[in-house]
Amino acid sequence: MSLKSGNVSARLLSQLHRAAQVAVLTGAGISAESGLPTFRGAGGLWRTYRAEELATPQAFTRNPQLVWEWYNHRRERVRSHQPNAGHYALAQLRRFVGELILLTQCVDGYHQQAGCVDAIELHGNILVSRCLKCGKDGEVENWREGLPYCACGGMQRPGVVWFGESLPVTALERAHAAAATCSVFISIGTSALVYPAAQLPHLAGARGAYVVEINPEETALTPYADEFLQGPSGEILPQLIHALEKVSS
Ligand code: BV8
Ligand code: ZN
Repeated sequence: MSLKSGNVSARLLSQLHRAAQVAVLTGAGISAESGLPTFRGAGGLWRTYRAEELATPQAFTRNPQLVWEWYNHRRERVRSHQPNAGHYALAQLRRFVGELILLTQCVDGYHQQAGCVDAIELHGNILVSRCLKCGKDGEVENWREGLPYCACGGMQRPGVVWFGESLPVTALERAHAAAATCSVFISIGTSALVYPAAQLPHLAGARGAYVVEINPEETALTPYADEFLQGPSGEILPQLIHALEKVSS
């Protein structure tokens, strides 16, 4: 049953106050107020392509130049924008709970920039270039015909997880462990459609964790959440920190 509220409830504050461990899962929506388009929202298209058509190994094999053009376009946006109030508020949350584990589907590195240096990147990082030959994440030695090459001579790909690719084993293990032990699970800015990340709040809720969702719109998760804070995370998260500061003073 989801308790719909536009602001922070006493119930949530008491859940967080007592929480030994809080797990947070973020999606592209937390970076929307930074000016980065989400995947399925209005800005999710690039030229005539949808993300699902380009973020695949098949698309890269078929046309690596086109895929790199898309990633370079997104890298430029990530570099020319910055974390928003929601990222910074989330970095403050750990002051009020036992342990905070931040799991992110975002590939922009904004959580780390905002102070959550231990953010667990489930889908990789868009600023990383990975060599197809030596497997190393490294600098681009040079670009030839629109493609980046490693110092070893191998062509590089973006260091992200594409559709149809498995998530990094350690990251997924840590995510499952967090879902198995947290007392509060907060899902922020995700349409809850991409698996296996979308399964995490359900795993936590099935064990009795208090599941909270922060999103301007209802999602596939909303009916299962114990509390649904409807609104943009850049507004709601600072409100949450403000309310926690008040009860903690
Ligand atoms: C895998 C990196 C094993 C690349 C991304 C069941 C089990 C396992 C797999 C599957 C399964 N069912 C289907 C699959 C396949 C697939 C999948 O889930 N497909 C979906 C589309 C049905 N999963 C996979 O392929 C995964 N691999 O499981 O490996 C395997 C192997 C082979 C075969 C089968 C299984 C890999 C998935 C990772 C893909 N890579 N990104 C890149 O970035 O280029 S996914 C991509 O989607 C991003 O990471 C993104 O973060 C993520 C999730 O999307 P959201 O973050 O939720 O973004 P979205 O736009 O959808 O929603 C934004 C939300 O924000 C909205 O709700 C909106 O209302 C809200 N919002 C807007 N403004 C704000 C806001 N919220 C707060 N504040 C605001 N201001
Ligand atoms: Zn190499």
